Amino acid sequence: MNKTILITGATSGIGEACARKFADNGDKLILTGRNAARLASISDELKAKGTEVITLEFDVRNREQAKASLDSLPEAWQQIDVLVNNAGLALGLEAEYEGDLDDWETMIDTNIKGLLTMTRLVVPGMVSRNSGHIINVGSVAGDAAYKGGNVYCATKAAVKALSDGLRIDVAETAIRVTNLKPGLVETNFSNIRFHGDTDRAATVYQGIQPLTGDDIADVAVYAANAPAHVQIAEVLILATHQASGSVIVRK
Ligand code: 8X3
Repeated sequence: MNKTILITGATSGIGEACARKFADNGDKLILTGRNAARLASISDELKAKGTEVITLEFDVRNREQAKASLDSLPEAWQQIDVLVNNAGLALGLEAEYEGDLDDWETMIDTNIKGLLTMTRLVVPGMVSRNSGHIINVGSVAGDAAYKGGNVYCATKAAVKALSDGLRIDVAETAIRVTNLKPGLVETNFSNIRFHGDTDRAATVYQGIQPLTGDDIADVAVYAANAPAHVQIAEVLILATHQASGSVIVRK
């Protein structure tokens, strides 16, 4: 209750669901993203329900923008209790020898370097206060590669390594680090992966009931509100008829 939660990529999908669930939990929100109109509409909606919200429009790939945005926070908002490193995306499902280099660069810059930038900017304050929680949105894709997943899977394996590394580095503090690893979640994820091919995106969720952003946000809120001595280090959340990144039973 009454924590300050910073969520990157809060304008859609799991990030937006986290915004609503943490708002329901009574927390204060710093919502970040690239889409100013979406940030404004989500913020207006949550403020109307009594949640305190600040929005910051920036791209996690832009270090200077990220730093300037965080520096612009009013004093009362500088103490971030929970950083939800959610901003991320998949682009393409081509074989590794045929993939698009620009797609690869976007995924690496967002999913790995953007997460690192936010961690580097926010965690020092947590260390100096000896308090805080970083929730990284990883993926089942980080556990093992699947066909065509190559670079995306590599970025999520990096999120796993960076979460584990950070957990080691802050082990002497009261800071907690959680790596959430969702499986099939129906959001705009596949639409973005297939560059707006909605028909192809729909096939990803055919014949199986996928997870929703809310299912993942529930776990994030649970982890953030677990007793102080409990560190939810890693959670793999799959659809019931999914057993791994590549084993999906469709009916
Ligand atoms: C999203 C899950 O299985 O589509 O990270 O890669 S999957």
